[in-house]
Amino acid sequence: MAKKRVLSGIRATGRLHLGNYLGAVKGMLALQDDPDYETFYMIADLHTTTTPFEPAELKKGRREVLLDYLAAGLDTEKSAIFAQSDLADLHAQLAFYFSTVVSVARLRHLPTFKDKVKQYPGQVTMALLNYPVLMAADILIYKASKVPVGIDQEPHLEVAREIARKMNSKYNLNFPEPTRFATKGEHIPSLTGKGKMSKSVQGSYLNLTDDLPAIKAKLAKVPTDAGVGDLKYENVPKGAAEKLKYFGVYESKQTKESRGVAVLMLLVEIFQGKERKEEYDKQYEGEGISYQKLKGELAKAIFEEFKPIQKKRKEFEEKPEYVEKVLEKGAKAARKVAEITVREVRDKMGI
Ligand code: AQP
Repeated sequence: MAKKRVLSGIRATGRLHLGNYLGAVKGMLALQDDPDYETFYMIADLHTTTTPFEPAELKKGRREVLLDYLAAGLDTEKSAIFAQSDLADLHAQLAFYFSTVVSVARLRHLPTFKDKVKQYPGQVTMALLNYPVLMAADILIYKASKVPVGIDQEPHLEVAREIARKMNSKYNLNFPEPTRFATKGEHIPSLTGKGKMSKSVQGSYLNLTDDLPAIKAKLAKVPTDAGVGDLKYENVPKGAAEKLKYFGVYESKQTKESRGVAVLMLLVEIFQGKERKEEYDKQYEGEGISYQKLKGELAKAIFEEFKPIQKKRKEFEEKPEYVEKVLEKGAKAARKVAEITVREVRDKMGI
């Protein structure tokens, strides 16, 4: 049986944070190791240009993401690892064909677009509006059916499915309707207690390259409540759509303090296990939690997971020639598949 294909990517905006790692990279690793899947993992450097960027930083960002990918365990023997810009001729071309079946209104109403408009009011470009169409092209050019990304990308996947349906019915094509591969860390809130953990929000994130003192210092700043109460931080709804609404797109009515406690508890569950979290739940309802102690233990647990990644990163940093070659090899493999799809679409569209 033919393997199912997987596509994922991260923008070239710098070193990865814990949200990128838990929401995207963990899923990328799981599918890379599953023999039923063929995996394509890109550095989404074209997507980086949809929000304000510095050309010199873009190159650096591309390298940082690649090093983090390799350090976290993405493997050139198992996955095609490439830069989106090395296939710009194909990805951007397909995005243009796709843009003929998507209305402007559909894109303008996406919560992710509205969010970015708020963040960069003076920079609302066509590229930003077109982000989900390019993302649909990134996925469908490989006929990928699984996409390991965080929950914030769910509205974009919905657009990709709509595009697949429209292209299939209009031009008799056979695109799959891609679905998200969700991980436990599909939504990691900001350490500030407001919004999601995000590269562009200072103080919101932990980097994969943070050492123990840095992790401790960042966790120390997470706002917390008195340590006793009625488990207000629980109550996260189950379905993707409800969750997005709850996060509103990333906000709820909870206080900054209870959201701070929620992120700590989520991280405790991910890095120290369900039992440890349940012990804290009991303390919260009973004698109270010492957040100082909790944060210290949590920082150590997180660092234990980061340590081998950081060691591998150093090794790759010392092999710049090898690292350069990774993208060449990945682009070659990706191009083979992408060319076939673009040729097929052009043919069916009469171009
Ligand atoms: N907080 C998060 N929780 C879980 N997953 C997350 N992702 C991002 N933030 C979280 C997932 O990481 C992947 C990369 O996202 P991206 O390409 O949008 O990268 P980015 O824009 O550089 O990352 P940020 O932090 O989201 O940046 P800004 O600040 O620019 O908005 C995706 O799979 C995403 O779901």
